[in-house]
Amino acid sequence: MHQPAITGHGVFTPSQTITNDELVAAFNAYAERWNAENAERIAAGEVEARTPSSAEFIFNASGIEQRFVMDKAGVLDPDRMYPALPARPDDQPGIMADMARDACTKALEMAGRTGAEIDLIICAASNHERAYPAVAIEIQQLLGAQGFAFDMNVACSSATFGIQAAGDMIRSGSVRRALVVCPEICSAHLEWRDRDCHFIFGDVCTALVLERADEAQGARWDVVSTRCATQFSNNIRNNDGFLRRTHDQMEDRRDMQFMQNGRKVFKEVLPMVSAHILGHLSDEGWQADGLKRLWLHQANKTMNDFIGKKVLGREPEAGEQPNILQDYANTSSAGSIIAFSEHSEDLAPGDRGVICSFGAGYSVGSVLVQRA
Ligand code: CO8
Repeated sequence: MHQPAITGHGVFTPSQTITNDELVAAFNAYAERWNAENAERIAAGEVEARTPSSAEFIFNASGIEQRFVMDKAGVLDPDRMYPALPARPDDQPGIMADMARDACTKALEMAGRTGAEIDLIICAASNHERAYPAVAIEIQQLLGAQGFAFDMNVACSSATFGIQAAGDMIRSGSVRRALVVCPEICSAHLEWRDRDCHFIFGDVCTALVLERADEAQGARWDVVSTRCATQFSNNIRNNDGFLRRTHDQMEDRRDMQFMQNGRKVFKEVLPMVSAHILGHLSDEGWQADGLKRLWLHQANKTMNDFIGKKVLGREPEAGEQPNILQDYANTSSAGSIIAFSEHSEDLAPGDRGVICSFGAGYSVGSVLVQRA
């Protein structure tokens, strides 16, 4: 058996940002127009008027201050309210593969590796731009990688489930060196016209290099243990898919984008995640007070504060549980990996931490890592 380790990480960050104020101004312009166009139906009680959004609410409820997006103009156009990402010809790299190439190149550089030394690519994300061929195989070609590649989707937990899959293959010897890459274009499956959720998501791509610890070229994080868990819930759901046209309802139904019952998610996922991490630590003989860092999924600041307190048994100290959601918003599977990427290089050999994701499914994944 081989010890798997993380030896490189990289983040592709889109060049365009949307602040809460910009987002709210666009939403309110849309709502005002919609209300004017539907004044008679609203007066007749047939439909409810759209209520304005508020930047103050967004910050207080989530901790989010801005998000990066692949196309700002389309999202902020009150006549459109979704990104404009023109289709690319089949002989050009797809947009997800392009984002992945950037993040993977950074991760490979850090690991001191070339694409040709990789023999597994997992493209782990909450949506993929097409059904087939796998985006991962396109990334494999762009990087000149060997071996094989596949896509997987476990929504917000895709990265940690991908780390478990890659780690286990390295452990068993079926692959030598892997990339787990998470291109997330959340802006394309978010309903920007829904005040309850229009502020939640942003776009990004993360990549991790995993390889045999004894082959690492530089600093490394040993992947000591991984644990994944799922439990079915309809509280976060997106019904879009290949059966769409067979339903004979081609209109843009609300459930063809991200839907959630945020309050229920909050209440049900919190205890699940805390128990999951504590159980994982205990089974591996790790003490919570021996952890230097928690890199949690980045959905909501209050949620992370709660989980940190529950796991550590006290208020987390500054820097122990870094958040990046104020800058990136929720980037689905990429969130905990951005936090890891931005806040791990200062730790010393022997230091321990937990990467943890959670979200739709429900799904929870935890990765116990130790700096070597
Ligand atoms: N502006 C002003 N007021 C608002 C707004 C707004 N934008 N939105 C809601 N309100 C109002 C509501 O109408 C409500 O008013 P009232 O009390 O009068 O009814 C009040 O504010 C409170 O509303 P909520 O109860 O909805 O607000 P919460 O305090 O619960 O906060 C959150 C909402 C922030 C969404 C919170 O519930 C939360 O963070 N929940 C957890 C969500 C979560 O973690 N989800 C995980 C989803 S991610 C995932 O799994 C990946 C899916 C795949 C990616 C999809 C990409 C698109």
